[in-house]
Amino acid sequence: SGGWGYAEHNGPDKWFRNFPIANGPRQSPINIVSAEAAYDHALQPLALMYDPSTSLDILNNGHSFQVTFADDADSSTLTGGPVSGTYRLKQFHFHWGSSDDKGSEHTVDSKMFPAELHLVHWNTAYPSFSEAASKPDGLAVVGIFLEVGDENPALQKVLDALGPIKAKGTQTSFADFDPSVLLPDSLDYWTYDGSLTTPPLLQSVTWIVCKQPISISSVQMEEFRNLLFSAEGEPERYMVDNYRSPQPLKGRKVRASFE
Ligand code: BO1
Ligand code: ZN
Repeated sequence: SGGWGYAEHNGPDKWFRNFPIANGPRQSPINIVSAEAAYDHALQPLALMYDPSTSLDILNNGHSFQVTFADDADSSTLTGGPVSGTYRLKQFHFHWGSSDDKGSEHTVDSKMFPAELHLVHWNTAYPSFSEAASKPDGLAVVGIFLEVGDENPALQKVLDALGPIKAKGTQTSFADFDPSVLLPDSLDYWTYDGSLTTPPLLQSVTWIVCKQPISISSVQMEEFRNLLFSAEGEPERYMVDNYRSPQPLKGRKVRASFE
């Protein structure tokens, strides 16, 4: 069937056909050149306040898997950092590779990580996620790199939930999960104005990319790679390499919260 994906015939290099904004002025991800990122002393510390009771379910959407949060109140929020006002957590998801030498969307000095976590928030100045998603200051996504090393016990609850959602379109309940267990010790970050990294590629995201990766073991990485892009009854296609490569900076500035 049609629609965008990560295969040769419908992958990132083809997205512009249906989503011409793919070649727009503030596309994501980017390669972060650390020496070019200016420290901005005016950047506030990032405040992520997450309420585990807002965690709802975990879903294979055929592009990644995501954990969805109740966003009908200011219960799980992002404030501070580069943004003004309050942003509510809507979902988190990951991007990853078919092998450990690739998989992240952002890169740092051209280094790729094996996976990247995205915590997606929307600006409560707008009435809903979908309205916010088309506004220049509508979304704030926190990106966190994963690097292969020690087993990460905080990730295990997520990985243990993947069994029942192997196929596209499947979901299961995922209650009482605190996403703050996934955060690195330091919330030092780089920030820039960008976009969704998948169609519709809307240019509405303030990106906040943490400098410090979190760890994942190689055994845990393999559990991501057991998911499927395909639905039940279709030929099995393993969900790997669900990342977009870095896009042109086009004059944008990356700022650092740290010296
Ligand atoms: S990302 O964080 O830039 N990779 C990213 C990319 C696409 C979306 C979110 C984050 N897409 C949107 C969909 C909406 C959906 C929403 C929340 O995610 O366009 O239809 O409601 O899950
Ligand atoms: Zn993402």
